[in-house]
Amino acid sequence: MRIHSHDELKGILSNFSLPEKEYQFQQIAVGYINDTYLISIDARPLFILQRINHDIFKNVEVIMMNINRALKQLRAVDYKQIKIIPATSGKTYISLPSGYWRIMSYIPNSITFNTTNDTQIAEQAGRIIGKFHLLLATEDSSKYVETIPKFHNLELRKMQFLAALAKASDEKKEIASETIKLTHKLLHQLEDIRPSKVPLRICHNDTKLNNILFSKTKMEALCLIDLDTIMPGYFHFDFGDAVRTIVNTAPEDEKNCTKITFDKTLFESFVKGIASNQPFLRKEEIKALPYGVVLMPFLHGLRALTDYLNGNIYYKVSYENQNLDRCQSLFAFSMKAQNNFDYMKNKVLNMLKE
Ligand code: GN1
Ligand code: MG
Repeated sequence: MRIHSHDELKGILSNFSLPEKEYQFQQIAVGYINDTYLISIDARPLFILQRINHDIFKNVEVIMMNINRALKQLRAVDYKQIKIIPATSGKTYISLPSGYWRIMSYIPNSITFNTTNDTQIAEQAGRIIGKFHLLLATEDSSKYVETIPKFHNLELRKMQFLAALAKASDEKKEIASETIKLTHKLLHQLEDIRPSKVPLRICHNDTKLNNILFSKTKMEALCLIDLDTIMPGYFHFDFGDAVRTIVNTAPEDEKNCTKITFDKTLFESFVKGIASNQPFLRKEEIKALPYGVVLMPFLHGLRALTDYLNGNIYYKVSYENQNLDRCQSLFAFSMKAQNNFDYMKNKVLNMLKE
């Protein structure tokens, strides 16, 4: 990631409708895609400044339209609202030679977790994801643009993997040979359990645990962040992405695959949290949830492997084989989810109401 200087960031800020003050900037290095800075005054965090990765998010205008549309609905007593700070031009972002920039409000006293062992955190994560969906349940999905087409589409990700494999160096293919074999096997298995007839709804599409803000002072989830992928999708995408980061107590790029867990207590707490909302799911959607838990870690693993084979051109990596490590740990979780398929099916059918 490129580090921007204080003066550069100050210059960027002057394009937004903010009072002129002595702001401090602190880089937030979490995330594989955008560049993010925390803006503070006297060590009090007030805003989030982000440079949007234009290689990945091609059409910033429609991304911001999707986010703006959703944010209008995403407010409730138990759901904190994020605000977009407009540019002096009135737009929701600015375009400079250094890239596309936007500013959002910072939710005070908030914290995120990469992993958890705490059932209350798992339950709150379920509650807030359910609430997000409930608040957006009546949205007309045709009003939203699919900003990254086929983002969670297995066919597309398979084709991209095969294309990367065809071009990869012998050395990389040798290092990843076991994982490549496993990929073919898992692809087959997933094609056999694909659900049908699931309705589209507006999804977050990146509901990993560290995209949920929690209160620092109360055991409470506040809202979802990282809203760039808000677009039509299936509820089992959001369910599976959350489960892979909540029910597995090891980090996403854990090198030791024996540390990958499928913790049933955390799973049940998460589902209980979803069920604490007014029912919003259809029967077909509930039935598709175990598939989502197998699919999402596999898809992310496949994308990481593809990027490894391509020479790490998509995700920011901190070491050469990080994408391969991520792939292996994500595949390990996907297989654990497969072993728990019937268990999950029983639980969700019992715990979630239509
Ligand atoms: C990317 O940058 P970050 O961490 O928000 C990716 C997600 C993955 C995630 C981690 C647009 O998101 O799909 O879940 O890495 N976002 C995009 O695997 O590709
Ligand atoms: Mg993201």
